[in-house]
Amino acid sequence: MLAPPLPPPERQPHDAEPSCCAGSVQHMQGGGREKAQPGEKDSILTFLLFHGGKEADKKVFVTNGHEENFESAQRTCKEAGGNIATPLSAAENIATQEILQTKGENAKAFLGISDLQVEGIFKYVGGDKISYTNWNLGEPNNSKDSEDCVEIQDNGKWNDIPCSLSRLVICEFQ
Ligand code: FUC
Ligand code: CA
Repeated sequence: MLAPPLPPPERQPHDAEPSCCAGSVQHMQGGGREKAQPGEKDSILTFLLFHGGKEADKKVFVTNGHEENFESAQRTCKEAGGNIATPLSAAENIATQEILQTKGENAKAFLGISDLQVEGIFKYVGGDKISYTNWNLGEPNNSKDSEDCVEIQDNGKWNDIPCSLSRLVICEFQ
């Protein structure tokens, strides 16, 4: 027999929020953030631009500054209400590259593209075959038969790499 679900943990006194944030805490109850109201969305995107986000084609690209493997980076972006960076045009690729360049030479980030399903067929995490590409010369090469994910390098070019490597997390919001 299945065990009944555990009751939510009691709130401890030290968990209490400062009085400034009581309203937003209410908003967060139930374990998830509610969808932004129409007016809120614009101000969230403006806020992301203020914090170093780069805009292209109505998307804002932004990093949390952490390096994570592909699966974790995807989850991180989803949990923040966005998606892992997936450039669909040269403009979006440049915006992603500009984020990388703020992290110095040799910074690299995962894109929302893999050939995990069928070797050699790169698809967006949503499942469609990729359209825009910016592969480095000689890539994708599936080196050592173990490269199913895609990194973007600080020159904007793409290379397939193992999904288990850690790369900067860049998410897109729209
Ligand atoms: C090239 C790339 C590989 C790897 C290796 C060090 O062969 O295609 O992905 O980065 O260099
Ligand atoms: Ca490669």
